[in-house]
Amino acid sequence: MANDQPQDTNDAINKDTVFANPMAAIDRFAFNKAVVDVFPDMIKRSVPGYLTIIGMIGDLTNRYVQANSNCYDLGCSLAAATLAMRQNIGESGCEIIAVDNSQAMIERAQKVMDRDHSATPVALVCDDINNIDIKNASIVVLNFTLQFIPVEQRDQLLANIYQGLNPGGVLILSEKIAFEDQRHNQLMIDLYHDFKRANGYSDLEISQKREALENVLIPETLTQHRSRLKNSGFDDADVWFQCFNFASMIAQKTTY
Ligand code: GEK
Repeated sequence: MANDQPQDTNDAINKDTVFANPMAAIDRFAFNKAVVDVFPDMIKRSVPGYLTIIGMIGDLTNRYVQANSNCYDLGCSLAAATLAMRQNIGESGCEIIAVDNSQAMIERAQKVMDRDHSATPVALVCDDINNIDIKNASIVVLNFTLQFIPVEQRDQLLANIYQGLNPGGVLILSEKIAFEDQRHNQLMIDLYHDFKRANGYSDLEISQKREALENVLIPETLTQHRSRLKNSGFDDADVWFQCFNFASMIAQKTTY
């Protein structure tokens, strides 16, 4: 699988130590240069199943891409999902539009794309994904991005995606999730923290990052996601991957 390899092969994969030292004050989490510099290591050690999901985005692209259509990677970070899509598009006349509102992410993503020589053109766009006009789409990827969008903007974004998808097109939506049952919710958080400890994060790193993400990353339950997808028009949507409190859903536009 291409994405098991370091993405940015001219640079070493830097170890994430962003929250390793005690901080007097903890700022809101931001996708700034310090985070971009360690991002491949951070996301791999922080999101259970991340590399599996990236690989499957490639496989799902292979299945669902339509000739002469657009594929969108919304909140693309360093373009891992973009790369997986690009390397699995067998159809002609396609374009990938990869969007992130972090300038530092887009600059680094451009280097990643420059080193890949697959045929499909990629447009890297630095903008808010809420401003993007989705059209003629066969695949839209929101891989751990919707969780950073203010909750009150999520319905409109999903409605835009639905109207921009072609019949037969799919949305792949991966998110950190919450659970209605508080005891189960806590169990999933505890198991997730065990996963982070096993990946070398200290209790201090875990708690400082958790605080930085408070009110920045807002998880919802699968019930809320299913309901939003249904209300946006998707009549076929459900989970295809889950590990602890991380899940990925696939939603297909089956009608005109
Ligand atoms: C991956 N998908 O590796 N508009 C555009 N980008 C945004 C916005 C916004 N309103 N809000 C946040 N972002 C990637 C991983 S990371 C997930 C996605 C994580 C961007 C933000 O700058 C960051 O790059 C990305 O969404 C979220 O498959 O770090 O947990």
